[in-house]
Amino acid sequence: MKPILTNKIFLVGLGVLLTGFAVFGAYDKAGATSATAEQASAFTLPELPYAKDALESAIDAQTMELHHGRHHKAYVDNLNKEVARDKNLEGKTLEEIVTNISSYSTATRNNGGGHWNHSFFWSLMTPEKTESSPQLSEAIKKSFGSLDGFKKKFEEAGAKQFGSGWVWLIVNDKGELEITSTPNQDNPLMDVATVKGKPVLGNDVWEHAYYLRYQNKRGDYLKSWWGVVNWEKVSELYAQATAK
Ligand code: MN3
Repeated sequence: MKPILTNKIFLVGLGVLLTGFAVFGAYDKAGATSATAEQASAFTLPELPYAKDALESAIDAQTMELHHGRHHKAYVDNLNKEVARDKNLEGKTLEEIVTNISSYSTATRNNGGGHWNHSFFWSLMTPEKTESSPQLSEAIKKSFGSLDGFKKKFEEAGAKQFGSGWVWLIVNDKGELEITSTPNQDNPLMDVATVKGKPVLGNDVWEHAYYLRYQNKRGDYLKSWWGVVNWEKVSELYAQATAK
């Protein structure tokens, strides 16, 4: 059986390779350089790191399906359209685009922000029980008195964000933890942000993130969400953001 399976994999691999050549060939015939062709498909929708129903305690499977498969996908597709249109985006990483966002179009701001924010968001959640590092716990205590005190302030900031946007925990330029919120798909990495810093946690407070289960009760969504936060990931981001 083994050789047959290997053959199959080889043939599938060859198929993918040939399709790849065919696609790049088509771009070349259309007059675009292969660098442009590569760049145009540079941004891709990341896979969810868990099953769509894995976070059911806080987020239902249908919301996950629509949020990831439709909303996030649309940000990626629309960002790629801007990359194909705007020469200044050529060869730029998502981080380079986002941190220098005032140089680009509104469509790039909305969709580049949307792609960065959602990729970050999926990585912050898990169905597993996780704990924060002693360093992060200590920093939360220092800035907010206690973990509960932090959660309360974060929920308040999320509830207060008028209309669509995000609530964040960042490491600011003093190296301290701070809660902030941004409208639309902006984030604290952007040069246009009022409060700038390195995000270590962020929650999406657009209605599409919670409306199917929670309807208008954004506060209930913000509270339930703590049950799926990946504190190990947040701790890792905190360590990176505070590394000398
Ligand atoms: Mn969203």
